[in-house]
Parts: sequence; C-alpha cells; structure tokens
Amino acid sequence: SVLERQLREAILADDLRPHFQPLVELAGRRLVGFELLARWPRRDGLNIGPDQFIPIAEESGLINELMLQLLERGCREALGWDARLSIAINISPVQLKDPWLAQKILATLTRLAFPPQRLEIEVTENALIVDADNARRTIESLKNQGIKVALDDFGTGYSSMHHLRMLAFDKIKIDRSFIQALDTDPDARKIVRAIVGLASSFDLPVVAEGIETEAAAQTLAALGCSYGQGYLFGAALSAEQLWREWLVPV
Ligand code: G
Ligand code: G
Ligand code: G
Ligand code: MN
Ligand code: NA
Repeated sequence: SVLERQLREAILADDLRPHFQPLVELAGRRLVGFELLARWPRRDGLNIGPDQFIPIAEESGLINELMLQLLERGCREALGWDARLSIAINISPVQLKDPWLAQKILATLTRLAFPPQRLEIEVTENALIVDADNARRTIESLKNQGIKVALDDFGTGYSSMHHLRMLAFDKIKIDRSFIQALDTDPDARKIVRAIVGLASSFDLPVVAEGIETEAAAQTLAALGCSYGQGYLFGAALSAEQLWREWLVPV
C-alpha cells in the first residue's frame, strides 16, 4: 500500500520521532520516568497516528526497525536527563517471536552506553499467547541483561494469572479502560482493587494508565497503586517540549 511504502521511506530517512509521556509516583507526584510513543511527522502535514501506522509496521515487518530507531533516539535523549529517570518502550506481539530481539536491543544499549536497568520493555498479555515459548525466551533474555519487563494493558487480555505465574514481570500496568471508569462505575473500583491486591501478593508495583482526573488519582493512591500515567499529569511530548515542561538542566 501507499502508506506502507511511505512508512518504509520514513524509517529509512530516520523521520520517526519518539514522544515521551511522564510516569509519576502517585504519593508525591514525583516524576520517575517516561514512556516512549512513536510519532510520524510527515512532510505533507497529514497526521497519521500510531493506531494507524503501528499495525502497518507489524504486518510489513518494519516494526523491528521502527522500534530500534525509536529506542536509539529515546535513549540518546534519556542520557541527557537525571540518571534516575527510566524509559519504557512498547514491544509488539510479533516482535517477541524474533529470537534475536534481546540481542538487538542490547546491541543498541551497548553502543550508546545506556544502562539496561533504566530501560523497561512493555508487553501486552496478548503478546504472550502468539508464541508462548519464544515470548518466554525473549523475556528471560531481556531480564538476564538487567532490562525490566512490564505487563501492559493488564486486565484486557487472556489468562493473566497464568502469565503472572510463568514469567517474572517487574511491573503491572492497569489498562486505562478501568481507570477511566473509576469516577462513575463502582465495579471498576472493585476490579482495580483486585488487580492491586493481586500485584501486591506478587510484590509487583502497579501503574495506573489513563488517569485524567484528580479524583481518580486520589482513589488509586488510596487503593495502594504506586504509580500513574495520564493526561492529568501530562500527555506525550516531544524531546524539546520535555525540557520546557518536565526537566531541569542538571
Ligand atoms: O501514542 P498513542 O497514544 O496514540 O498510541 C496509540 C497506540 O499505539 C497505543 O496502544 C500505543 O501503545 C501504541 N504505540 C505507540 N508507539 C508505539 C511503539 O513504538 N511500538 C508499539 N508496538 N506500539 C506503539
Ligand atoms: O497501549 P499503551 O498503554 O501503550 O497506550 C498509550 C496510549 O494511551 C497513547 O495513545 C497515549 O496517547 C494514550 N494515553 C495516555 N494517557 C492517556 C489518558 O489520560 N487518556 C487517554 N484517553 N489516553 C491516554
Ligand atoms: O516541582 P513541583 O513541586 O512544582 O512539582 C509538582 C509535581 O509535578 C511533581 O511532584 C512532579 O510529579 C511533577 N513534576 C515534576 N517536575 C515537573 C516539571 O518540571 N514540570 C511539571 N509540569 N511537572 C513536574
Ligand atoms: Mn504502553
Ligand atoms: Na497500556
């Protein structure tokens, strides 16, 4: 398709840009890191979001190259921040099938001298069922290198309990659909309470995604959720905007 050809050209030209969404500790509203989200600034001004181009990248096999470019750009930025700030990057389900994924990520980190402990990989539950054996091997090699692995969009996929038992995740991210319902739907609160309880029995920190209201942030803190992300704190910003909004020169 036309979009696929344009995306391939954009990747070759290194045109894709990471944006950075803040992750905060709910108790003190302290900044602890950023999630990298891909953006495609096009010369023709058309706005094509990741909801459109990520599936194209996945189907065409461009996703690995896209992710590695984003990782490299994101890490280069992060090397200029306070070293306590982490970065997180999303990995598509198909990427976990690649037996070389962990090596490719590590090669990028090594080349940049970026500490693997500052990087977090976000995988969804559905990524784990595409090819369970390879997914498990990839996650284990990432973890052996000191990279952290978070279970993303938790609560929306298949057989969550099974995956918690089989794989040593470092963090759980509760899907934003539950968070957005917190203010209006008492059942959402029960679900969030259950997820936080489950995570705490595995000693896993929990991140709530998609926090848009102060009320939701207060509820989540009261339920024992440690970290949050969402428009209440900030949307994803370009590297330049970050320095104006979030970072102080060190
Ligand atoms: O950034 P935005 O909120 O529009 O993202 C839309 C969707 O695209 C989200 O599900 C997000 O996780 C996904 N996405 C954004 N950037 C990347 C990326 O670099 N890799 C993958 N696999 N997904 C991404
Ligand atoms: O799937 P993933 O969790 O990686 O998705 C990140 C997506 O969620 C991005 O598209 C980002 O722009 C979006 N997002 C982040 N915070 C909020 C929020 O508070 N509300 C809504 N509606 N979307 C959000
Ligand atoms: O530094 P101050 O106490 O004003 O920060 C309030 C909260 O806002 C912090 O606890 C943190 O969660 C978040 N934050 C930290 N640094 C910045 C920043 O530079 N800009 C913005 N807008 N929020 C920040
Ligand atoms: Mn994510
Ligand atoms: Na998510």
